[in-house]
Amino acid sequence: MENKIALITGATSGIGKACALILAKMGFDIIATGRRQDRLEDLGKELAPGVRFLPLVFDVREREKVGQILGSLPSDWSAIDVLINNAGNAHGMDPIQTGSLDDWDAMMDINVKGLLYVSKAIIPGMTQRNSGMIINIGSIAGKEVYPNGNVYCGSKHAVDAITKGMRIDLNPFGIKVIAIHPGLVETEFSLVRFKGDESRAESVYKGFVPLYAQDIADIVEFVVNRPAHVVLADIVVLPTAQASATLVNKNP
Ligand code: NDP
Ligand code: 8X3
Repeated sequence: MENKIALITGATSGIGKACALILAKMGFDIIATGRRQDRLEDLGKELAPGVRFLPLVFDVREREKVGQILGSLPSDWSAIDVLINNAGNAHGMDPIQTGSLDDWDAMMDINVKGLLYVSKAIIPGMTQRNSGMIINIGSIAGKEVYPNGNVYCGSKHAVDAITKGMRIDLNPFGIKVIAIHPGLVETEFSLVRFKGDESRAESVYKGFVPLYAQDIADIVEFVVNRPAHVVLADIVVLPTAQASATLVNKNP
């Protein structure tokens, strides 16, 4: 993958960080984004010497800034081959009748509109070059709905639909569009969802072996390595102990 460029959003932790590391090992030049500059600097230090690395600090919700930063990349960084739309999170887990508007805004603005803002900036280069790959990180929450998951599930169902729409519209340009929908992956996801409540977050992954960020990165490596005529369009990946969004075989 010499001289190929991958842009990964939300590369400061979890799935995005693991994807950045594996793509760098595969030989990609890496553009990594997120809000936490210190984390992006740490990622840069973890990369092997010689890996070309461009950290970009922005909030995917900031429409003008996203367009401005991604629309003015240096010329040797602008031809992006692989875009991983990964930045996202759940905020809160409340029934619809008591959910918070701020949480709902965060999930729709980051998971859905943020993905669109980034895609809007990157897709024109891909259509001009008639090549590229977009990997959207969806969720089992984009395939099923579970109690108190209402708006998060809505945001990930939107990612599922937008991915399908992208695949149809970008088909004439030879651009591969892929969705990876994980079940329970142990990352900072639950810490964010439960607003820093560590014991509640840890309890999500207790009593079974969850997925790890590396498992998703391994799938990304496999997907990216397929020959030109093959696209793994829609992938659901669960821990073996998980049968559905809500059915997990804990403490068997
Ligand atoms: P983490 O919380 O570990 O990582 C989330 C990443 O998203 C961070 O790098 C964070 O960076 C970035 N991010 C969040 N909000 C913003 C924002 N407003 N602007 C820019 N970047 C942002 O969680 P995961 O790695 O688990 O989550 C990654 C993706 O995987 C998400 O889309 C999530 O919905 C999805 N997913 C996760 C599952 C799980 O069980 N963990 C299962 C299925 C899907 P920073 O805070 O520095 O901005
Ligand atoms: C994250 C997985 O099950 O918490 O998307 O919705 S779940």
